[in-house]
Amino acid sequence: MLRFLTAGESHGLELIVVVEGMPAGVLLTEAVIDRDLARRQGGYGRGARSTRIERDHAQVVSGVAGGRTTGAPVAIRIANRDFANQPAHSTPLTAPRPGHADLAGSIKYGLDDLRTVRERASARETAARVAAGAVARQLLESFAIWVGSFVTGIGSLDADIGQPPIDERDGTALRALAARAEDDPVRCPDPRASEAMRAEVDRAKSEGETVGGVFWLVATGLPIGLGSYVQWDRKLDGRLVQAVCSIHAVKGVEIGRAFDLARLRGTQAQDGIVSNGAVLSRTTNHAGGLEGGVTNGQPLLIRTAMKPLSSVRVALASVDVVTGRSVAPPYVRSDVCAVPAAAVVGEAMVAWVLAEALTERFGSDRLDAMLAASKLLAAAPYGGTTLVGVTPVDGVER
Ligand code: EPS
Repeated sequence: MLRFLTAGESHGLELIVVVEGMPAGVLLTEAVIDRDLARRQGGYGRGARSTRIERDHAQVVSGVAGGRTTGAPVAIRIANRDFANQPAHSTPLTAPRPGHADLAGSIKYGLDDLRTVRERASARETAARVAAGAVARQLLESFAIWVGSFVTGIGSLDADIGQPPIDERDGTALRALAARAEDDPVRCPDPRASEAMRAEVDRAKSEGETVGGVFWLVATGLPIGLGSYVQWDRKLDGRLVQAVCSIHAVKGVEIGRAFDLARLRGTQAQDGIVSNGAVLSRTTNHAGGLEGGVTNGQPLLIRTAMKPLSSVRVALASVDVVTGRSVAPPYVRSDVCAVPAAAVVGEAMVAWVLAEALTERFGSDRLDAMLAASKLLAAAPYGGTTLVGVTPVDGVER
């Protein structure tokens, strides 16, 4: 079983992540993890903490020998540079901020100082998730599985990404969009929209506001058969949605064309199965790569909605929970826009769930045995029977 746990507070000494169940033999270096940590720290609209104070670095303290995983737990530390700057707080914070875990968290755990809730509920924790996701990505790369992201909306602005990638079968256009997004300050593949989005972030900042947005999470090279239809909690669509929706400020996750499909007739919402005599393929990818909670060999398409961050400079209505008086909670330093960063965190969560599903299908002790199992299963993907004139679509040697 593959799993990870994170620990650490936003301004505590460090973040810790323990990845357990990673097969032995997966290439892993600190540099590979640091690359994703740096991608997460970037993005237009980030505040002083991410841009000037922290420079996230993964210190791998166990589970790796000779540049490869050993099968033992991989423990990773990420220091919080801001720990050194923390003042002593003499009075507790008692005015909860709307939109945060402050109020519900303090009641749930009986905590008098709302800072205690804030410290663990902070999105700083996503640095640890990205480290775990980077480890997962290394496993996926051994199977030529690629996970990427791009932003298509900031505030009310939408990118023009041309032909929607929903009808794309081989993932080439998706990869091109993600490649264009990689060099863009808001991870948007449309340069004109990106400029307008940055202006919108600037406007929001000057008004003491924040902005949310929309991003896509995509994966290609997936073998058929990850996840399962036989039990509710094994369905991969449900597992992916949970993982992505657990990201701070994410409030909506759509698989494939879900909300568009809801408006169509049954005949319009399917992805026809066709054979050209050599391979089985699909006419479209409305389903976003999942049917019955199982990967169907098509690119995975997930669209995610992130609400504007709740830490705004403009005073919001609240109540001091000690005095019962109406008060505006004190402004807490934050980002104006973290949509590009959240997209990188989304990649990590998707990579993680896919890695879990990969180990469930092909075993989890050692990479070489997993690769052998995947080759064996790819040779007979149609339940052991060979369909006349049809080559297995996931039978590629990687
Ligand atoms: C966050 C608030 C800000 C963000 C932080 C998440 O931190 P601070 O309170 O120190 O200004 O910068 O994000 C990160 C530090 C990070 O690395 O992502 C929050 O309250 O969620």
